[in-house]
Amino acid sequence: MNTPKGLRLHIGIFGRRNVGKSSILNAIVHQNVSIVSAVMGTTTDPVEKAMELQPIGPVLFIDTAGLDDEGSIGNMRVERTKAVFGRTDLALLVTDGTWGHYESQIFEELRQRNIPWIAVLNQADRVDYSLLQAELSAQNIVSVVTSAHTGNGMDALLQAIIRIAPADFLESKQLVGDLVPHDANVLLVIPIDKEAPKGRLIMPQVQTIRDLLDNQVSCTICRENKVSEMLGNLKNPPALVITDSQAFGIVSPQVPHDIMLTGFSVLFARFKGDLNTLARGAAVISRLKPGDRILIAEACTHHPIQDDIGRVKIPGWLRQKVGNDIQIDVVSGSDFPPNLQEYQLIIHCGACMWTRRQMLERIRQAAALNVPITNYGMAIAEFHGILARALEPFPEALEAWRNA
Ligand SMILES: Nc1nc2c(ncn2[C@@H]2O[C@H](COP(=O)(O)OP(=O)(O)OP(=O)(O)O)[C@@H](O)[C@H]2O)c(=O)[nH]1
Ligand code: SF4
Ligand SMILES: [Mg+2]
Repeated sequence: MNTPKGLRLHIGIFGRRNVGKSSILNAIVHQNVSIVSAVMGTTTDPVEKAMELQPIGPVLFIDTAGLDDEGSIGNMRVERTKAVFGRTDLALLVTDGTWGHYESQIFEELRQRNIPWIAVLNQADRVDYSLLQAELSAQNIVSVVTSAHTGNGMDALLQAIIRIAPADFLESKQLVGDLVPHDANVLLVIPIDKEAPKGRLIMPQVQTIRDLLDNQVSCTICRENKVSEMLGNLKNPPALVITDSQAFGIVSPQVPHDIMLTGFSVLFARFKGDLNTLARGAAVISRLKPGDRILIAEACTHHPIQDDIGRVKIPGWLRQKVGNDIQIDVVSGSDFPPNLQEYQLIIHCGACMWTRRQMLERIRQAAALNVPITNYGMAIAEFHGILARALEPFPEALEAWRNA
């Protein structure tokens, strides 16, 4: 909860009085933060609720007074609500079935400000929305049918929020630059083995180097068998060592405990996804038992790098740990299988070719069915017993892993 307010995605909840704006907020956050009543005009001033909306991260919901309020006090409330448009990154326009002048007014306001929004067709337990939904869809308006009373549609609403959240918000996570001071040196450990693409570095390595340079941080690079030698040669110890996850086992004993060590895959789990969730998923590996089903999921149909991590190495480590009775399915491509709930764990590729939004959507799908999810690199670190060390630079994730 220490995220500055300015870095939170601000989600404004707008609509007429009594449509269920406050009820929607309460249903999303599973708390009674805003007063609900059958009396029109219950919410008088904007009500804010900051929370972690996994897997998006820090958000701030702002419940507002109805825009159809009347009278001199009502007009003052409407003005306060209108002021909320100015700090809204994403809007929910809630209706109870009526769609007319006020909705068009809000729509126009949002359009002028270029604010992405979702029509929330609430009270679906008593309203038939088939007609309105078709009309909105014909106008390319994203709508979600909900009932704050029964909870129906709340998951679809969260999914829609992730889908339309402004890309710059979802993409703005730091890769590594925020972990070390500007004048620091970072040691990168890059194995060159039969899997390394000839003549080049892979995308996570290149992006890490670029991010360090952007942040005025120097870096030194060596192979996994040269770490001790390199550390001995450096005048000042590096602030951080980042290794390829497959070399964790060789690198970890060479790096003294007073130097932070992590993996490219851990950095990318944070950058591309939600590190805490993926850390909790990795913790499940130690509890797997014979008969459990594991889904290994790759984002690309052809995994250009290290084809055998998902198909050979991870299955091998799983069998070593749990025995031959573990069931492993491997899928690749842009769709998750529909039967996710049959798996005890999903081990996902690092999603290097994907946007953060795409990976967050997968994490959300898994979370909606209570299926733990982790990624290749975090799983590899867990298999080698060194994930705790690789998570030390991220105390929250370490805590999530420990308490999972
Ligand atoms: N049947 C049904 N009633 C709902 C639903 N959501 C809210 N209500 C009821 O609608 C009434 C108004 O709900 P609120 O959440 O206070 O509505 P609001 O839009 O915040 O209202 P104001 O603050 O007055 O603008 C209450 O009696 C709620 O119990 C729903 O999904 N189904
Ligand atoms: S997105 Fe996934 S499957 Fe595709 S190259 Fe990256 S790690 Fe491999
Ligand atoms: Mg209200």
